[in-house]
This record gives sequence, C-alpha cells and structure tokens, in this order.
Amino acid sequence: MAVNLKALPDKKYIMPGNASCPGCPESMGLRYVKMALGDNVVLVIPAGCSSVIQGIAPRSGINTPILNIVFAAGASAASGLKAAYEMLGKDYHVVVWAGDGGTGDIGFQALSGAAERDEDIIYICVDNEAYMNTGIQRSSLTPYGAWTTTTWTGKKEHKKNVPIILVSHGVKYVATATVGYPTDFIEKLRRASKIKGFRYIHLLAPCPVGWRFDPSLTARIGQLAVKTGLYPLFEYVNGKFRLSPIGRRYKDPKNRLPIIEYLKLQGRYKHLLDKPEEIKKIEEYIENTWHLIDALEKSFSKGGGEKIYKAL
Ligand SMILES: Cc1ncc(C[n+]2csc(CCOP(=O)(O)OP(=O)(O)O)c2C)c(N)n1
Ligand code: SF4
Ligand SMILES: [Mg+2]
Repeated sequence: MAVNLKALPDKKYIMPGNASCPGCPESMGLRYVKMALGDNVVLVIPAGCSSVIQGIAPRSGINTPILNIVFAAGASAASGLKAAYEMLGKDYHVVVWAGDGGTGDIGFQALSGAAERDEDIIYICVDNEAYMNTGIQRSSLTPYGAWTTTTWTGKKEHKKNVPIILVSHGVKYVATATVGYPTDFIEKLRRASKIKGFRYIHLLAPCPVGWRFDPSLTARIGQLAVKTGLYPLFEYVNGKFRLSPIGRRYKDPKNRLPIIEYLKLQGRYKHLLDKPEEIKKIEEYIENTWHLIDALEKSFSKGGGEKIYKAL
C-alpha cells in the first residue's frame, strides 16, 4: 500500500546537534527507518559515519537502542542478538545499518553467512560509495571513474553489485532504494518487516562530502541516479522479481536522462567530464546492468527464483 506522508510519525528520531555533516544521507536514511518501523527496532551499527552520528551514551544522536559493533561483524552480531531476543520472547526487528565498506568488503563474510543461514534480520547497506568516516577511501562499491583519496585519477574498476549477489543467496527479500525517494524506501521497509527470514535493502546514499556536491542536493542526486538508469529500483520477494513503480519507466533508454546530468553535479567526476571515452564506459555499465535486470525480470517475474538458488 502506498505510504501516506501525513500518516508518518513526526517524532524526533535523529537528535539535533548530532555529528553528521549538513545534507547527510545517513541521518536522513536512519530517520526513514524509524518512521517505517516505529519503536520496535534495535539497530546494529558497525564502524562508519553512523557510529559517529550515534555518539556515546547517554547522549546518543539517535533515539533508538543500538548495538555498536566491530567493522566486520554487523550481520553475525545481529544474528546472535535476534536469537537472544527469541529466547527471551521479545519480538524486536533487529536491523543492521552498515556502510558499503562494512557490507561489500570487511563485513561481507558475516553478511553472506547470515544470508545463507536465513537469519531473521533486516540488513540495510547504506551505500555512499566509499569509506567516508576515515577520509573518503575507495571501497569495492565505489563506481568506475570516481575520485577518492585513494583513486586520484578515478577508480579503474566497476562497482560490486551487492544486491544481485544477495539475490543469488536465495534469501527471502532483496530491494534497492535511495534516500532520493523516501516513500519508496519506507514502503519497502514495511513490506520487508512483514516477512520472516533474511531481508536485505540496498540504500543509495549520496554523500555531499565524499561526492563533492552542495549539501542541498542529496535527494536530487539520488533521484538522478534512478532517472539516468544508473541505479535500477527493484524488489525480489520470495523468488519473485519486479521493478519498482518509481523506476520502471527508466528501463526504456528513451525515458532516461543523459548520465552527464548526474555526473556534472559531483566534483568526484570533474576530471572525466571532458573525456567522452570515459563517459562511454559508464554508459556501457548502465546498459549491462539493465541486461542483467531484464534477465531477472524475464526469468522470475512470476516467481521461481527460490527454486533456482535453494535446494528444496
Ligand atoms: C578492522 C577495522 N579496520 C578499519 C577500521 C577503520 N574504519 C572505521 S569506519 C571505516 C570506514 C567505513 O566505511 P563504510 O563502511 O563505507 O561506512 P561510511 O563511513 O562510509 O558510512 C574504517 C575503515 C575499523 N574500525 N576496524
Ligand atoms: S561524510 Fe557523508 S555520510 Fe559521513 S557524516 Fe558526512 S555527509 Fe554523512
Ligand atoms: Mg561508505
């Protein structure tokens, strides 16, 4: 059911005076998580910007119980926490909130293990496409061509496609979302919260500091990632694959905005704006991504994904 903006809680979930930068997508996203799931949530946050925004008890910047955990252990700590709550008869949503580094690099082993065991947790990767908290170093989710402090001339490899890797774990729920479309993200969280088992949401989180844009543009850049076709919005639910209503029209290249509209707003791409051969590589990446999405849609629009990836 579509989210009614007026019916969303206006409670302060992110406290004033916290440590996030202006225009921070992580504090925006955390607010949406609580607006979607309410107070029945315990967050598990490995090292990253959000563990700084979270602050130190009793003066936390986030109005929710949080387990702060080592960088590599988000999904395993959440698995144990959920098991403990089950033993105590407490029905909390245990939600991992981990960065792209904490998800696709150092936390990947724990994530893959928890997904394979079908642990009853929600795992959200807040993807700002670099290790922001330690000074904008590249991660495996930094996209091709992007400047970081460890890729001065632009990254040479494409982004690791973590949501698709999670689809091939045969988990119950995988979705992509962005802080650019909060109601889409909130709807997905609410749907995920009604499913038992392992659920994964990938949240694209444009970061003004690391991507080098004006802090007023966070939501707009998230929307442009979708409108240029760079970031398809989809849901994979119990073996069924579907494109999200907001992003469906960008399957057709005729409906997409040129990728330059997205790149030109971000200082991290400044060095390649006058290099058509570099922009072509990003356009090819978009085409290849949609080939993959198209194949998943054709194969699993009516279900069946679970039979391919799990022995029954
Ligand atoms: C084992 C270990 N290695 C390195 C660090 C240092 N460290 C803390 S946060 C961080 C970057 C986190 O990046 P990401 O997961 O993308 O989250 P973001 O800061 O971008 O939100 C690093 C490298 C650490 N805490 N533990
Ligand atoms: S560096 Fe980016 S993600 Fe980190 S607190 Fe600042 S705006 Fe938020
Ligand atoms: Mg990051």
